[in-house]
Amino acid sequence: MSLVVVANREPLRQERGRWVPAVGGLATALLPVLERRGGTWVAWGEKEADAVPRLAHPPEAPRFTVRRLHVPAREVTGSYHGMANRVLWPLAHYFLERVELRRAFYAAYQATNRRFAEAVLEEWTDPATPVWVHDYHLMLVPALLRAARPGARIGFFWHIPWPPPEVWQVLPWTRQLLEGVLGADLVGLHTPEYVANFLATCRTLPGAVVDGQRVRWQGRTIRVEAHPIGIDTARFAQWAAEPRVRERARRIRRMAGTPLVVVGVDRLDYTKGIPERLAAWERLFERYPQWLGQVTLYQIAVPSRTRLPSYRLLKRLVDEQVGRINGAYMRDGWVPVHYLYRAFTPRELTAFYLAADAALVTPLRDGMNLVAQEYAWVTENGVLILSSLAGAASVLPEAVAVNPFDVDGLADTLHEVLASLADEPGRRRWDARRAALKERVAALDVHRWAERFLASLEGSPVTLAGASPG
Ligand code: GDG
Repeated sequence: MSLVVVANREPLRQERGRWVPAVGGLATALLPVLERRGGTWVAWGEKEADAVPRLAHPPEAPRFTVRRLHVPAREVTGSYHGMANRVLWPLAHYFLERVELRRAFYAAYQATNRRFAEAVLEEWTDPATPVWVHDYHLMLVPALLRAARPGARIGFFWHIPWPPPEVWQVLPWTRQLLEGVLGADLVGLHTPEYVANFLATCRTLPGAVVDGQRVRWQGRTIRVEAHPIGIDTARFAQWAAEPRVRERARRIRRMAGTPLVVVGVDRLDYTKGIPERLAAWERLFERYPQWLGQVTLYQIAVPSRTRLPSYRLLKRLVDEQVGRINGAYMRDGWVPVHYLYRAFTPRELTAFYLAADAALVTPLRDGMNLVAQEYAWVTENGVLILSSLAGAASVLPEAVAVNPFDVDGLADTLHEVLASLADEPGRRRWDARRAALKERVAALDVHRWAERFLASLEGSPVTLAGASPG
């Protein structure tokens, strides 16, 4: 049966005049589902949505449609750059001092959410077709759809952390946002902790009754479930086996010129803990100078949200920090931090994963963190050092857990891990944990994630009296 997907980002991008699948978890997970079932993906058409409001894909034998919404630039500023990225993003990641409460942001967010809901209703010809809405940009959409189609099957997935109700108290619009989400039949989050926080937040909503993992609200029952997202394991395995990717990995190691190589891959975002990680790298050399000239860090920082002043400030901070560390410790051709501020293809990232003896994935908060899974999956002899504040920590218990705020602790852990990699018996000590992590990542695969969520959504009884199940 067909499917309607609703997400801020569109799943196709233009490459030399052709529309090709976008890189990234959601497109990877849901395009095959849409190709199989047929249906529509409704998204903000960032560029030229007026000229190309609708795309049939693939063009030669269309299997599904992309409906590209035009959102006026001023509204994008308020709803996307404002409410989504300056209010909900910092709030959900516990950065309360960064939350910028402005009425105009919320007004624009309401308008954009209404625009999305109207477009969905135009595309959604068969009311029996389930609708799957994604993420913090579109919290009001489920209830808007529910009002128009009381018997419909609606799912909602939240990709970032769901903090406890004390955090939501900061927001003047929590009640409206929560009511928006509760328009869905099934709410998915990455971890049981986020599910518990979501249910606790629902308890603060007058009239809502929480019963186990269900919320009774306005005569309906909403189920709340943990569905941890995964990666496209088949494609990463394929990339990791390609000779040119493996050759590139060898070049990366040669370029470093040190016995050991460590990698970090993140969007340049304040939630990712990059300054703290670099501080720990610096502390490592202060406290354990035996590592000078012995280990190199490749830090990939993908430019992100560069319109926002806080992200530009972060970039300056990181630039300075890298300059200071390299200025202080660089010698005889050795560069302690290779800092790469640009985007890479997934193949290039795979080469870095293959090249690295360890990965530092140390976000201060993260819904899941797919880089952790990608590294654990691709590496053949490496160690994953993972923040216990990432959702990934709850699904990858064999990783080396660290507190990303504790710079000294992180430096000590790095020292211990690097020391263990100095000889063969030490390296082999990690084999069992590495194998266990690979099994975990295989089980989380993103295609299975989509199937599991949809199976649960479609298995859910429609609770409205008189409504027929879809
Ligand atoms: C949000 C949540 C949650 C990296 N560099 C490039 C590039 N990447 C890819 C990685 C990885 C993805 O981007 C990043 O995913 P993360 O999960 O690490 O982080 P967010 O972007 O913050 O994603 C997060 C996720 O949603 C899914 O629910 O896990 O917690 O914050 O796959 O390989 N991709 C391209 N160029 C790069 O330079 N194309």
